[in-house]
Amino acid sequence: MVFTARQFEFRFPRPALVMGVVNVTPDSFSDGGKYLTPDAAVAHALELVAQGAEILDLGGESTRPGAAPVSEAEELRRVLPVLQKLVPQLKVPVSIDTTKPGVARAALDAGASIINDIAAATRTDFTMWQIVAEHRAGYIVMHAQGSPATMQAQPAYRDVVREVSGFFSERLGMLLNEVGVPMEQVVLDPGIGFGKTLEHNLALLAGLKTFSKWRRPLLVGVSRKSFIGQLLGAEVQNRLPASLACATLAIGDGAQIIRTHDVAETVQAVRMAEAIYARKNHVD
Ligand code: HH2
Repeated sequence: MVFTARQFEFRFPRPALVMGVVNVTPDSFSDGGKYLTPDAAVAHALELVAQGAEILDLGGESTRPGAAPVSEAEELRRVLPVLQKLVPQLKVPVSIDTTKPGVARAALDAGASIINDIAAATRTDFTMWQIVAEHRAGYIVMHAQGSPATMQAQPAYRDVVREVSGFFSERLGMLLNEVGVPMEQVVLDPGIGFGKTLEHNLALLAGLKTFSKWRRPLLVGVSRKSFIGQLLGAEVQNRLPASLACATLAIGDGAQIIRTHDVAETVQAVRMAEAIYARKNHVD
């Protein structure tokens, strides 16, 4: 299985990729306001790469439940200076966490390689996908029910694993057949915490193996998320142990990319899990 994003290529099986989060937002739920100036964001990004991040995910709009929407001009003002300073210093791809085609295009022009689309489920026109196709960019298809403003109001599914699976199937078909985005450019993500109750999130994490059938890399983002607090009562700054538990189990169930704020710790946990799972497969 191959994942390509512009000039970057990852061939699986290989050690899982740890994606480090760089939020240039005042209001992200766990690191909001910490890296607001371009210099602070660039320094943080380089630190994450030094810790072992093989992809960076840059975000200029918080997606936390109930977050206020940001204008395109403001999002560009936040992310473009970071990309311009960061990309020339990097050997790893940068993904841009945006729902806006205008931001995606400008970010690709400034050297980003992957579009991380948390609105892949509600998108009604092809503009974003045409931009992905034109640039041969990587594209993360993340599942969400509703938009961040309303998604946690009343999430409801008959069978969340089946419905997310159906969504992947439908979007993969559309990307390939209607827009001409090759499968090699696509990553799938069940969107933990996006329009899901605690029970839905746990069911998705328990059912991750189901999503291997698409033969695309699977991205899992659990880092510090509120379902951990709901289950265990931990505050956001105390959710690393449970985040690592989820990440290592996800690796055992075939995840190839782990999105996290805590890169050094996640790399260590994931490498250990991989060493053990590699031997387990011999025993099975
Ligand atoms: N989670 C968040 C944001 N973007 N993208 C993908 N593909 N998968 C995820 O699980 C995911 C994501 C939420 O985390 P964070 O960026 O820390 O918070 P905020 O959205 O408040 O900036």
